[in-house]
Amino acid sequence: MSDPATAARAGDRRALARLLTAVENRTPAAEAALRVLYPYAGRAHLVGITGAPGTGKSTLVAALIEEVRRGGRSVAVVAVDPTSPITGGAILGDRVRMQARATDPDVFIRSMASRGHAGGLAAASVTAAAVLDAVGFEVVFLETVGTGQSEVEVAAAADTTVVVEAPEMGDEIQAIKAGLLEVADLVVVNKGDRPGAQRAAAQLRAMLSAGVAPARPGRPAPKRPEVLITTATTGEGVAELLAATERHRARQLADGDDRTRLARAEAELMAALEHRLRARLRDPRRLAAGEAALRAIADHVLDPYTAADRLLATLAPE
Ligand SMILES: Nc1nc2c(ncn2[C@@H]2O[C@H](COP(=O)(O)OP(=O)(O)OP(=O)(O)O)[C@@H](O)[C@H]2O)c(=O)[nH]1
Ligand SMILES: [Mg+2]
Repeated sequence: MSDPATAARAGDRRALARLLTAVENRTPAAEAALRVLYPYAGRAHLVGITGAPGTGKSTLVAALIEEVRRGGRSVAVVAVDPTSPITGGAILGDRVRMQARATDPDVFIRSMASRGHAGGLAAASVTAAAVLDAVGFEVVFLETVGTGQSEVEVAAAADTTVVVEAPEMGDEIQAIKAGLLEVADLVVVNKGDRPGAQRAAAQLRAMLSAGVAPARPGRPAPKRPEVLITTATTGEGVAELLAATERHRARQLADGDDRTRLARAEAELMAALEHRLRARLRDPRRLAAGEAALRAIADHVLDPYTAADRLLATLAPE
């Protein structure tokens, strides 16, 4: 029997699913597989889809899957917390099954819990996306509900970040409240069949042309995302949205813009460092020193930075 990484690369979907579980749980087997897989990753287009609950993200991703497949490319999805209890939206996998993609070997959907990721949800999702990239998926969507800092980070870690808005959610544009527009490369007003969609899009365009965030010296120019309208339930505007994500990606590559790739690498590296550091501090030989440090900090005998320096000094290379 071949190793999980090789089996997954050869198209074994059950091996892939098991591997993603191992990645989520950060098992030693996952580390071994990542060593094999990492050099094969870096080719896929990672597209983040985020927005307030119920704006139609899952329906939109299902429609985007259809569109990507029409163009002949393979596609995978990492859906974080796929359905919020607030809106009771359908699970993405069910939507795709309805569209008869269940047996399509070039479509793969993975859901991921949003809680319990040491080192951060963004890093865990990015690593899952890297695995899907390495086994050959050409487009990888990362769907998260944009209500928490770590959920937003997942979408922002993608090459292209799409923020989904919907009309009729009160007069207020939800994405502004959540501070989502700052991470948007593209803004979509979904539910284009509903009244108010055109007006919401016009409002967003006016706002964005004024600039979401003021330009600051020494900082990258603020994003000026394009605003599109879609109706995910009928597919209207979805081809245009996919084309816009591809244009964004092409521009990024042409400009040699490495910021998102490096930011992604940083999240992964910091997560790995944290993981290693925790493991070493949990070493039985260091437990006593760690507990003594905690006690000293709690009793205000020692400040946390001095305690950290002392602990780090005990971590000689192994
Ligand atoms: N009229 C209309 N309804 C839509 C459209 N897109 C999605 N919906 C409906 O909106 C509801 C929520 O859709 P979901 O795709 O589950 O939304 P979501 O953003 O993934 O929701 P959460 O994952 O719960 O945050 C469902 O009842 C959809 O059928 C659309 O373009 N037009
Ligand atoms: Mg959803």
